[in-house]
Amino acid sequence: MPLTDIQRANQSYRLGTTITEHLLLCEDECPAASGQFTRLLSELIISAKLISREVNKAGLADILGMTGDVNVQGEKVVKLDEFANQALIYRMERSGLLCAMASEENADVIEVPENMPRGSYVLSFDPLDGSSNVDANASIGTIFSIHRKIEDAGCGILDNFLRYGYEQVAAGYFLYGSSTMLVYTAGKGVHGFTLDPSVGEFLLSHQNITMPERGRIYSVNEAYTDYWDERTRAVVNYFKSSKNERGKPYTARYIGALVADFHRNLLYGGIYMYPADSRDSHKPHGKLRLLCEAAPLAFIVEQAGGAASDGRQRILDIKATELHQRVPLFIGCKSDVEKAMAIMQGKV
Ligand code: P6P
Repeated sequence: MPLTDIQRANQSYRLGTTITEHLLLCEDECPAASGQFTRLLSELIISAKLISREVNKAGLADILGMTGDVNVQGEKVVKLDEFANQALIYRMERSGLLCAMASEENADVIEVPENMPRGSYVLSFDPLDGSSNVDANASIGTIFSIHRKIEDAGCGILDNFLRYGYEQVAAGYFLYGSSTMLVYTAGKGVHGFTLDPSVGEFLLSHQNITMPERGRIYSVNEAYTDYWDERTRAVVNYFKSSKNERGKPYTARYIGALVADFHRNLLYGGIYMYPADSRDSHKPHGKLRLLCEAAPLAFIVEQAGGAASDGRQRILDIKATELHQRVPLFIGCKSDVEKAMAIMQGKV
C-alpha cells in the first residue's frame, strides 16, 4: 500500500543512513576502525562543511582570487586554499586524535601543540586540490590520508610521514561540486556519502563503490605531449585509439582537478594520468604529491578494484623519502593501468 503524502511527511525523519550510523556499524565489523577513527572522520567532516560553505558562496564573498602569497610548492595561494588549510589545521589540532599533520600548503610537519590533546594518528592532506579552478566554479576537493604514528616515536618527527602507502589506516576525499560528497575507505571497501544541506548530514549514497575491469575515459593534459618520453606518448596514443568493452572509442575528459577527474573515473570507469615530463627540472617526477594525493587515492582505487602505479611500481609499495615527494601517477581501472604499465616498461 503506497504511503500517503501525510504518512510520507510524518516519516521525513527517515533520512537514510548517516555517516555516523555507517561508521558505528563499521566499528562492529572492522576491529581496526576504532571509535577513535570514527571521531577523527567526524572532525574532518566538520572541517569539510566549513570549507563547503565558503566554496559554495565564493562567487559572492570577497574570497576569490589570490592572497598574494606563494606556497611551498611555488604555487600562488588562492584565498580559498588558505581558508581550507587553516580550517583543517585549526579543527584537527583540537580533535585530540592527532599528534601531527602534513599539509600540501606547509613546508614542514605541523606538530599538534603540547597544550592541545594529542592522539595516535597522523594526517596528511591537500586542503583544496584543484583550487585554480575555483574562480571558474569547477569542482574542487580536499584529499586526506591517515596513518598511525610510529610506536614510541616523537609526535613531530618526519618518520611518522615517511611511510609505505599500504600502511595507511584510512584515506578519502571531499568533493565540492554540484553536491558536496565524502568518499572514503578504511580498508573495508569504498563508500560515498552526499551532504544533505537541509539537515547538514552526509548520507550514504554510494555503498561499496566498485570500478569496472576496463574503463571508457582517459584523463591527461595533452598540452604536455612534447615534454613526455616516447613510452608515455605511446601510452596516451594507446587510449586515444582504443575501444572500450562496448567497442566504442575512449572519451577524453580532463577537468584540471585531480579529485574531480578521479571521482568521475571511479564511478564511470577510466584512467587518470599525470606522467613525468621534462618541463621543469625541479619536478622530474611530475607534479602530483605522493603523501597527500597519489597514496590516498591509490588506497581508495585498490579498495574499489582498480590500480595505481607510478609507471614502474604500485603506488602503495612506495615508501616516502620526502614530505613533498612527487610521483608520476597512472590510476584507474585495473586492466587500463596494467596496460599503461606494460607499455611504460616496454613489454608491449
Ligand atoms: P595541469 C591541481 O593543481 C593539480 O594538482 C591536480 O588537481 C590536477 O589534476 C593537476 O594539478 C592539473 O595540472 O598541469 O594539468 O594544470
